[in-house]
Amino acid sequence: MKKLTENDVTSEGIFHQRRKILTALGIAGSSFLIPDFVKAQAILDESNLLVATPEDKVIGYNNFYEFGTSKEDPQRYAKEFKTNPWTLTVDGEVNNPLTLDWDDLHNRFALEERIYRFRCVEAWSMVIPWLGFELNQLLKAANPTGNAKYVRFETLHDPQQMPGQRDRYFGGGIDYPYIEGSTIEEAMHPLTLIAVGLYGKDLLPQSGAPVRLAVPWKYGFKSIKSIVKITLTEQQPINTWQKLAPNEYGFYANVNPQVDHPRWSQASERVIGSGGLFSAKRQPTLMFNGYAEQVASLYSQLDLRKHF
Ligand SMILES: Nc1nc2c(c(=O)[nH]1)N[C@H]1C(S)=C(S)[C@@H](COP(=O)(O)O)O[C@H]1N2
Ligand SMILES: [Mo]
Repeated sequence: MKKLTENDVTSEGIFHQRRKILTALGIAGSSFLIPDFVKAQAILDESNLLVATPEDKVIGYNNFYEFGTSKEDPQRYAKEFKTNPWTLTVDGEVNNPLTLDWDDLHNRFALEERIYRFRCVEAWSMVIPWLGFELNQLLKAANPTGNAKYVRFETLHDPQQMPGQRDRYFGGGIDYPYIEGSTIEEAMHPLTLIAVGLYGKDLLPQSGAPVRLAVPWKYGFKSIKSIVKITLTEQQPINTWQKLAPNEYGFYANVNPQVDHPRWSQASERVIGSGGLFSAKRQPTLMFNGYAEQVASLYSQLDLRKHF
């Protein structure tokens, strides 16, 4: 994965960086000619530059069923959601249980920028410049016991603030709180990020403020929002979507273009916020969402058709 500097955070920044590369390649002036454009796109794809999704799309097209099931609902209905003060506990199979408040989450670990591909199971995708720290830092601070095999994540349960937790229909029929889980190896992987911001700012409520997960090689639903509890366990946790429809959503939920969802193909994705000069409307989905080099070894022993 290519790491970008602070100047490249905005999609505009990346656009200008692309132009610089094109200029360096001697093709910037001719990028309106189709053959050169195709050539330029191929070169840029190979350079693995990620074009960040426009910020208004990242914070305006969301899944956060606690605030409704339409993509526009969270921005609208989470406005008043109180995210400070906040308490995140780390417990279970750890020698050193932790309780972190809002300041700890923002200041205890050095924050860094990570520009990740983000692929929802519903076959749309974005590229998001997160601000956060590796989950392994937090887990190491809690000092897992030898029995810690899995990690279970839990979202806040507060029906007073979350209309989807008051009204079963509005909340998509989910039994709240929202739960997600991973193996300890997945949780310790350096790509697994605890995010507290995006586009250089604190997370907004609709994006899962004040603290959420960002697991770039898995379908978006693994990236649980507004986390209050992280529990290390010996048993594999049962996750929200897995519980709701076990034939459709498995424990792993790795992005895999070769294994279709029972109701639709996963071979390609709709790129949110695309349509400009440099991006197509649909693109093929990559194995492990483009992170195979970093994560495929985690699954070398697994039949990915069975363990989807
Ligand atoms: N607590 C909670 N976390 C959640 C969800 C949710 O409904 N509730 N939706 C998931 C799904 S399906 C996706 S695709 C991502 C969406 O993240 P985004 O809105 O920041 O793009 O959040 C995930 N985390
Ligand atoms: Mo999703």
